Amino acid sequence: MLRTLFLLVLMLFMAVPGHAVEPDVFIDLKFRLDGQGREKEKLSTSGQAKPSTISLPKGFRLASQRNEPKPGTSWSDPVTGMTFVWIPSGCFMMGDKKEAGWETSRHQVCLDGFWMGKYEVTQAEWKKVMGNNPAYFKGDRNPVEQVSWNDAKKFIQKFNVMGRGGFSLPSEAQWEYAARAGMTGKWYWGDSNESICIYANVIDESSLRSNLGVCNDLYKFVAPVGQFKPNGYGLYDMIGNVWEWCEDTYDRKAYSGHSRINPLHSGKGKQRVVRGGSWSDVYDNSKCSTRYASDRDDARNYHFGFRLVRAK
Ligand SMILES: [Ca+2]
Ligand SMILES: [Ca+2]
Repeated sequence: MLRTLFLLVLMLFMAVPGHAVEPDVFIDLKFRLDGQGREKEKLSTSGQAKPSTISLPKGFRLASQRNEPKPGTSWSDPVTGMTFVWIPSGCFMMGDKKEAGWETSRHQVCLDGFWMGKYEVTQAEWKKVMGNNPAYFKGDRNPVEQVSWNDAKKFIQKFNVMGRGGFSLPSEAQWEYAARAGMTGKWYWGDSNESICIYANVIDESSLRSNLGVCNDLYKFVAPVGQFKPNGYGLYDMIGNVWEWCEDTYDRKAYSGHSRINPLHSGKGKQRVVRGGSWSDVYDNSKCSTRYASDRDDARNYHFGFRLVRAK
């Protein structure tokens, strides 16, 4: 009876249009130990998640079993003012079993907690570290673009010397886990493409190719960071604005070789993973599970930027 009442309240809570789900709600609902070291994945989305029972990898502990900052805790780097949000340890189902090739197979991944950039790295932050501004769409609060994977690594190298150190690009597993914030559908707000203009800067009715948009998000090109609603962890622009470089080498079959804890694919190729889509992508190419490969790690264009992570 109590369980039914609880689920009813949860469904009413999730039905409020445009309501951003608080991080604590995700953490409380996503997993419940059943007393035998196994967990039952709980529903935290509007009817799109399916109950499943998953087991924790040996030795892995959830955020609730560790002494971690509370989800959503933030701090700002003193050198650049860049803000980071705590993403708690946990497990999730990575990928999308419905897509052919790039995003399959859907598999369980468990990650240690980490700090993640609340926003894409801005041009003001880039300038403070590198002393130049390569971006095509100029604006201090706009995300930096026209930066290759190699450029991003040079930024990180210099930033690590200037400040607290320990910064890196996210693995694509970290990126997807943080982007989903406990959601299991296409996007961190659910499966409705009509909500995308509230949460993300993608191709819309104001874009040059207006016939591809389903609503108007007011930005034909990049937007200053933080103009759209954040996900459940308080991260902005995980979908849209600029694609975000990840540490992994791109391999179409990378998931088949993933370890269950903190996977990172580092092959020989020059292709690198970018995630999340950009201002020039249609909504269906900008899902939480969408993977894309740059041609080379030195490729620059005005669709690609990045954000940082930092270990505990
Ligand atoms: Ca747009
Ligand atoms: Ca983005």
